[in-house]
Formats: sequence, structure tokens, C-alpha cells
Amino acid sequence: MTTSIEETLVLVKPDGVARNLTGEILRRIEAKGYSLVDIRLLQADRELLAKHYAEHEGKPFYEPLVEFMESGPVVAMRVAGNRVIEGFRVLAGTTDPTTAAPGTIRGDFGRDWGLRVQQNLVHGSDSVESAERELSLWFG
Ligand code: IDP
Ligand code: MG
Repeated sequence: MTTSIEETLVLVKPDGVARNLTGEILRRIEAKGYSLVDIRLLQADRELLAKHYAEHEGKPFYEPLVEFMESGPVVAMRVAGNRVIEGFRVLAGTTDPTTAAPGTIRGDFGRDWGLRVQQNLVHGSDSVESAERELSLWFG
């Protein structure tokens, strides 16, 4: 049985870029066997972030999240491979970096900084539908 090749959107968030972890994060993606298809460094504006995080509008962490994401440059990557959507989320670890498993990106490099939003280094699309929507937002 074969599965069709998927693509996902990975973002290195401003904390990851500022801490010079972009290369380490891409290294883990490539070492796992996934392929980098496209990459760009950009300063996201509020309009893009509002679309990207539309599902979280109204939640207590929404405004801090958008402010954090526009606080500095991010790296957007288009990454391909069979089951890469699920696979990258396993590489990333769970949302809360304090309890994310060691061996994951968030578990190895993240911690709680006592802020209203968790700075957890990376974003990864959570479904085929999200990946298609988010890739068109970030890569057109
Ligand atoms: P995910 O990035 O693991 O998919 P989401 O639930 O989609 O998590 O939330 C988007 C981002 O919002 C998270 O990565 C994190 O930065 C932040 N966030 C989510 N839930 C909380 C929370 O309960 N407190 C603080 N920040 C949160
Ligand atoms: Mg999410």
C-alpha cells in the first residue's frame, strides 16, 4: 500500500529565528527524510497572521499570539513527504513546551517564559485542509 505525498507548512516562529535555531529545525526535518520544497524568510503582517490564525480568534491567547508572531522575522517552509503533516507535528512536540517530550523540537528547545502566549519555536499544519489553506497564504 502506498500513501500519496503530502505537503505541509512549517513556520519557524520569531523565537526560533532569534535564537538561531532555523538550521537545527531544518536539519531535523531533513534528517527525518522529508524534503524541503520552498523556503522564505519574511516579516509577517497582521493581515496574513489574522488569516493564518483565524481559528483562534476570540481566545485569550489570540492577541498575544499575533503580537508575538509579528515581533520579528519568521521562516516559512514548504515540506513534502508521505504523512508529513502528522510526522512534522510529532517532530515538533505538543503545544506546551514545558511538557513537550524531550527529543522533540519544543521539548528540547522550548520552555515557559511566563508570557501570555507560549513561545514554542514552530508551527506545523494540522490537517490536509489546513496545509492547503496555509500554504496558499504563505506561498501564494
Ligand atoms: P499548535 O501550534 O500546537 O497547533 P494551537 O492550538 O494551534 O497549537 O495554538 C496556536 C499557538 O497558540 C500555539 O502554538 C501557541 O504558541 C499558542 N497557544 C495555544 N494554546 C495556548 C495557551 O493555552 N496558552 C498560551 N498560548 C497558547
Ligand atoms: Mg495549530
